[in-house]
Amino acid sequence: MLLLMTPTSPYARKCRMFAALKRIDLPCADEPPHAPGSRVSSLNPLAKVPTLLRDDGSAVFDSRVIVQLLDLLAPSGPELLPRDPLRRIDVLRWEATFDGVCDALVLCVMEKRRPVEKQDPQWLERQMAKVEAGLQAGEMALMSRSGPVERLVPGGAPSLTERTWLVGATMTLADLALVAAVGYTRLRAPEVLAGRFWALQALEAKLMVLPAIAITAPPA
Ligand SMILES: N[C@@H](CCC(=O)N[C@@H](CS)C(=O)NCC(=O)O)C(=O)O
Repeated sequence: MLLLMTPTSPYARKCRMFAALKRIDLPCADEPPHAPGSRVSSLNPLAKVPTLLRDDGSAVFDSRVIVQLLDLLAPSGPELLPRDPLRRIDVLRWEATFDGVCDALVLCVMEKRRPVEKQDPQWLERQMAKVEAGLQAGEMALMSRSGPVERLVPGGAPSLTERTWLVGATMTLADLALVAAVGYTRLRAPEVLAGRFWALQALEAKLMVLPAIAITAPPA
């Protein structure tokens, strides 16, 4: 298997974190879809990364499908995708939410690459509203899951304990999608996070102590 990706792609990061935590060896190749010689567009009609090239030459995309495959390949290890159906739906909904935050940011990055006079400020505003709302949903959920004592720390920043996760009592794919989205927001729109979204950033910090998570952080 080879994951065709870019080091800044939050979707690829989600897959890489998932694989590392499941102890799956997932070699990666930095292969932007539109770079000369890139295999991505011949494997994936949507020409996007991540695209997983399997040993038999077939391809799997997008990131949500890749994660499902990785989970099938490693049924043991941490249960990042809960077996319980309703809990699983909850996790997948958070994955959709945080992937959606990244989708909106990716669109903004592309729009801002156009000449200023061709950019549509209202459209950019609508995309940024999705970013804000998606992050806010995660923030509220985390705040409601952390106990009052955890919230009562100097500066008002919640210090999330070991047992605070987005869904259930253990780390899941929902938390990985959160980390990918927060890291990508910091890369593309750091002003959004400045002095805000304390709970999201606390959960991210808690996970960044794990080498499997830290090593996938996007380059500055
Ligand atoms: N829904 C896709 C989104 C993938 C995506 O948008 N990737 C971006 C890079 S972060 C990309 O390849 N963009 C190139 C393009 O759209 O041409 C997934 O989860 O894998």
